[in-house]
Amino acid sequence: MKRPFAILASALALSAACSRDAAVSVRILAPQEGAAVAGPDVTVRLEARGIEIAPVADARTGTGHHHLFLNVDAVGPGEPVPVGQEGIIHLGGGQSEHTFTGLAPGSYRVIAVIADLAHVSLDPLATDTVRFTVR
Ligand SMILES: [Cu+2]
Repeated sequence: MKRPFAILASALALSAACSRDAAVSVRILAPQEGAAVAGPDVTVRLEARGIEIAPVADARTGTGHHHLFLNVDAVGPGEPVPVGQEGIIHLGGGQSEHTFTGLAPGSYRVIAVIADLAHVSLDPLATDTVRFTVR
């Protein structure tokens, strides 16, 4: 009767790992909500709370990295962040800012999402959204 207990134990460990991120949050510091900024280059600055932001290459469990979705819908909780898709940026070096270049005048929406080492978003989701205009 060892097996069912082992399975239960790993299921509990998994759910503990998934729910431990409740206090994790991310905030987009710049641009500010509703801001009109000069283009064509716009720098997005991020602040994470409750989790260490680290390079993916460090491969340290419990760390995460930032992702940006520019005019693209973000992933849901516990979903992998696509790689190589236009408008989706992985800040895999552990950066807390990213400069979008060549933005034409217009309206933009940027969504920040923190994901783990495997590029899977946290559950519950740590996310923030800002809408801004490029003049
Ligand atoms: Cu990633």
